[in-house]
Parts: sequence; structure tokens; C-alpha cells
Amino acid sequence: MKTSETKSLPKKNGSGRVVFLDGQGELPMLEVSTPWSTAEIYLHGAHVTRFRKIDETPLLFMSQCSRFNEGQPIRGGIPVVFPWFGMREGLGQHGFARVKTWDLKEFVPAPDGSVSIRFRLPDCPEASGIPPFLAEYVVTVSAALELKLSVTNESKDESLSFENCLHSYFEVGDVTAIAIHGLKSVKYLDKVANFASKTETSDAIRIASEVDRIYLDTAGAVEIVDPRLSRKIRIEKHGSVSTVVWNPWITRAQQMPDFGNDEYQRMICIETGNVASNQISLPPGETSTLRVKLSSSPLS
Ligand code: TA6
Repeated sequence: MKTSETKSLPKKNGSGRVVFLDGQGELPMLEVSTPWSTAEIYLHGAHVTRFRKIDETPLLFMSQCSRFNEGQPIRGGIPVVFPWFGMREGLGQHGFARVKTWDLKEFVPAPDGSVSIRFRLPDCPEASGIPPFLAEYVVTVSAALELKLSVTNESKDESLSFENCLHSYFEVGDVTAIAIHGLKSVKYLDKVANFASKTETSDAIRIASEVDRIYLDTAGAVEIVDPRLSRKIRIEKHGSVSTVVWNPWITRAQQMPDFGNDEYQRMICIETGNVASNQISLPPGETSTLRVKLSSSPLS
């Protein structure tokens, strides 16, 4: 529940605007409006929880059971997974970036009406075991949603090894009716089959059971064709060679306390990053940038 409007900053130019609100759990949130769309972004995790084009169904799925608490991840939208993906012995799942309150560095309403917001991951005790780094995340809202996660290795002599992943949850009309294109002939690790190595044979992947796959060495765009919502979602990327596809299906959905039992029916995660054998090893002083553009268009 939004509780109060705390601050509204005037536009500098263009017609995009940003309003500061108390979001759910009273966590600080930015509400962004542009001529084409609206978006909501929490400082907690620099987490985009909503992107909606005017007159369209929201692009991103959000669980009705999501927690909005400091120290716990939000379920839905776009969790920023960094500096590791999956489980790390004693350290939990998917890194600490998604449960930290990011610093808001600036927001820029551009003359064309789009709005960019830049966040920085603050220093935190969890980062003490790895070489010093700077992580910044820029979210640009327009007719599309563009995301840029950059990591700079600030060490003078040590390489920085990490995984990154923008773990996007998409809203779909009926997950069993969608087709996922763009991964044919790509090798993947099948987590549901104990990480067996397989090769994708289908140009139109269908979901009819639990799916949890890490597609490796793939730089191409992916599309979700959704006949129920009559739209196509396109996921374009740069600086990423892994794509993860996840739907928990019935049993896992029931096991997750922050996810509704039936919500698996209207979501699919198509996640963009560099994980597993595609993890990044960044030399001292260098910057690695992951860019993702999410857009949608009506099915013709
Ligand atoms: O990206 C897929 C995945 O790693 C799955 O294995 C599943 O556990 C999912 O992420 C959600 O993880 P979370 O820690 O948010 O519950």
C-alpha cells in the first residue's frame, strides 16, 4: 500500500516525472511517469516492481504474496542478482544486491520524455571478502524499459570474479499458451534434472511442467509470444551470454511462502546475465556492463 507522497521533484525538461513515495512495507519507492508508460522502482534492491505501457497489461509479474521487508527479496519485477547467482554455501541465494538499499545518485528527465534513474550499491559488510568494486544501475523508462548494470573493479592488482543476472519476471496470460523463441540449438544446464547438460531443440519453447534452465554462451534476443494477452515481449541484451528460463510450476509454487499457489500460471522468468561457466573475471580497473531492453508489441 502506498502510504504518503513525500516529495515530488519538478521536471527539468521533457515531460517525464519522478515522484517519491512510501511504497509497500513503507519502503521508499520512486514512481516514474513518461508520455508512454509508468514504472515503480524501490530503493530496496534497486528493484523495478512495475512497468506498464499506457493502455497495456503490466509487463512485469508481481506476486500478491511478495514480502516488502528490509533484508528480504521482493518476489516479482526485476531482482538485481549480483555478485553471485544461485546458492553460495553459508551466504544464501542470488547475492546481496537484491536485499540492499541502493543509493539514489541522480534522475534525468530527458528532452524526449524518457526518464533515467541512476543507483549505486552502497558499501556493505557482505562485500568485504571480495576485491573492491563500484556497482551502478541505470533504469531508463520510456516506451520500453532499459536497464544497465555496470561493475567496475577498483582493485589495483586483483581480478574480480562475479555473476550478474537481471532476474525479470514477466506477466503472461497463461504460461501454458506462450512460446519462447530465440534459444534453439543453445546448450543449457537443466536444474530440474540435476544440472544435466542438454541442447535446446525447439524454436518455440513451451511450458508444461517445472522449468529451471541456464542457457549458456548465448547473446541473442529472446521473445515471448503470448496469444492470451495478444502481445509479444522482446528481451534484447548486450554484455550478457547467459539466459535463464524459470517457472516453478505447482509443487515449487506451493513451497514458496512469498508466492501464491496458482501464480505460476501467469508468469515466466526470462533472466539476462552471466552465470555459471559464463561468470565474469574482470581485470583491475576495468568495467563490465550488462544492458537489457524490454519492450512489447501487439501480436498482428
Ligand atoms: O533463476 C532461477 C532460480 O535460480 C530458480 O532456481 C529459483 O530458485 C529462482 O531463481 C528463485 O530464487 P529465489 O531465491 O528468488 O527464491
